[in-house]
Amino acid sequence: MWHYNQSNLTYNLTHSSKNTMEPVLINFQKAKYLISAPSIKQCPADTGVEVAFAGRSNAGKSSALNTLALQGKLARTSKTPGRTQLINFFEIDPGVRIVDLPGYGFAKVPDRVKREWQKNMNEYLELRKSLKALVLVMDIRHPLTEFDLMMCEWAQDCQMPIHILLTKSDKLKKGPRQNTMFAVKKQLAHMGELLTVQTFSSLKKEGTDTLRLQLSHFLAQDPEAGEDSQAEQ
Ligand SMILES: Nc1nc2c(ncn2[C@@H]2O[C@H](COP(=O)(O)OP(=O)(O)OP(=O)(O)O)[C@@H](O)[C@H]2O)c(=O)[nH]1
Ligand SMILES: [Mg+2]
Repeated sequence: MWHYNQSNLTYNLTHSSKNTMEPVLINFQKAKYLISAPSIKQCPADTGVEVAFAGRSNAGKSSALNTLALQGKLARTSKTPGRTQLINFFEIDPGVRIVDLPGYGFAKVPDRVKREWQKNMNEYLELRKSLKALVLVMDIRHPLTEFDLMMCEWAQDCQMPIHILLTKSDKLKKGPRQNTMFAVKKQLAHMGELLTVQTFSSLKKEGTDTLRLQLSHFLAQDPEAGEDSQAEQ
């Protein structure tokens, strides 16, 4: 881990020293592929912290993850929607993980597969204790699909923070790009502090620092929480 100084982006990170609120940025280049799980039963032990990338099929989840980790082939990307069918885990440090979830909304997938996906996703989202936040990836040209809105509603119900990544921002000029971001923020204003939104481009590497900082914030482990849970065992 290394320290990051960017005065306009500061967070109160709970795992920095108790008396200082120094932001600590995780080095995502250390990310290593861990395992691909078809369902919650095969997921790694539910300890530590993780953030999952969710979103419509083909939105750019796997590409965003690769951009974040500066590794072109960490997560598999494809022009064919529905590429990521498994829950893919990547480990950054012991007990610190990023998860690439299968994309939703791919029309050509048979109903049986869709139902299976729904069941697996529900179980993962409802039961996974180490899940601390979601990165909801949307193609900036098609934001807030019905399913995206359902994810936001679910997150609000269980007080799960959501960071929206409006990706493929290279496809829009600056004006429409900003307008989309404001429109998304406005539509989800009721989520309050649970919601953050940014534009992103894997192609142009735009927005990576903001994403790294937000993820570092989500993945900050509270040492006191760790001590408590150990004491309970
Ligand atoms: N122009 C542009 N294309 C992108 C960007 N990010 C991803 N793509 C392209 O979009 C397609 C889908 O990207 P993936 O990262 O595989 O999408 P995904 O969300 O992981 O898709 P599933 O695994 O099917 O859910 C690929 O052809 C990528 O090259 C971006 O920032 N800009
Ligand atoms: Mg993918």
